[in-house]
Amino acid sequence: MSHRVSLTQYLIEQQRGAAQLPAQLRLLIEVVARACKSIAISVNKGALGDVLGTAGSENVQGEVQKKLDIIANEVLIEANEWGGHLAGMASEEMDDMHAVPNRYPQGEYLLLFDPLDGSSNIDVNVSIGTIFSVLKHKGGDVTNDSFLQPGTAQVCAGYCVYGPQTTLVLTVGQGVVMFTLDREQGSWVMTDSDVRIPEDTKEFAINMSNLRHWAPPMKRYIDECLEGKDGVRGKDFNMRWVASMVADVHRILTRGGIFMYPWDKREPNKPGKLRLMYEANPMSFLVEQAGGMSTNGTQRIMELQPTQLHERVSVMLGSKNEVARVTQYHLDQGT
Ligand code: P6P
Repeated sequence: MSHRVSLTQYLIEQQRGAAQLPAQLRLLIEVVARACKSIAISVNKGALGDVLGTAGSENVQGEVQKKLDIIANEVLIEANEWGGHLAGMASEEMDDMHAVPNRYPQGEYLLLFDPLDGSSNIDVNVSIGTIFSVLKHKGGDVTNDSFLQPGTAQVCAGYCVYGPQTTLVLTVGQGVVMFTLDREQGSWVMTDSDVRIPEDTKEFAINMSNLRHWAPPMKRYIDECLEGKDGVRGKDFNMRWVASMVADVHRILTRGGIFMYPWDKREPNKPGKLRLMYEANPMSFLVEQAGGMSTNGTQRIMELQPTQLHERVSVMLGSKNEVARVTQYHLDQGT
């Protein structure tokens, strides 16, 4: 059987190679990967374990927390507290940042995560995932403000999708790689060494039920896709919407496409539904590293300067030429 590259081998090669991956960052990635294996075990229990349904609480977003949201959050906190690689953590499920307890050494990095993205899919057995982003701590006391760095400051980003396969997708700024969990060995095995997003696509992902609430440029782009080969696009489009960002982005990294969650007039003061720090920024880093593009309709998402830990953003990401088109429509309309 041909030699399969493990996550450990990949990280050791990144330490030696161009990335000069620091030891603390290598440890961080290995700890997060191990935590994702533990989360996968809980997710895969389903109705056989006491993991389905709601936890009877709400998160800072005012969303009802699922039991698995809490479980995944606790797994990531407990796995990362003691290693000496982190200064602090921030999570969709926690109002404020979580500092490393004084009994443990403080490290150089800040870890942000959505511990279980796509929670509405848990009870119906549809793919969900963990999204994570890594920043360098700039020193001093760790506060929420320590995390307010633009996406371009990320040193690592990734996700783990809990689907038919359990797959870890990662970038340290040297392209995008995918590892599939070999459950017999309990190890992450590289299954794609150079993920590339095709520049063009015939597949878009958006929640069409919100169509009447969109701004004109968004409606124009989708109307043209729906007109198909008889319209200005001259080709027919297909549509997918999993309602799990990790699953939709994984499809786009695997075969191309464009994912959009735009501003809409239901809550005009909110720029969008998705969160900048632990959903849009890590996914944008991955998409750009794979040759794609990611904007909020008018600006590169990774250049946005955050002002709040849980701020939201409008997201359009994926195949470069499609994202460029829908972004240009927004720029033309000044929205
Ligand atoms: P809607 C999941 O709750 C999530 O944050 C993303 O993973 C997903 O893309 C989006 O919301 C789905 O939103 O409004 O279609 O349910």
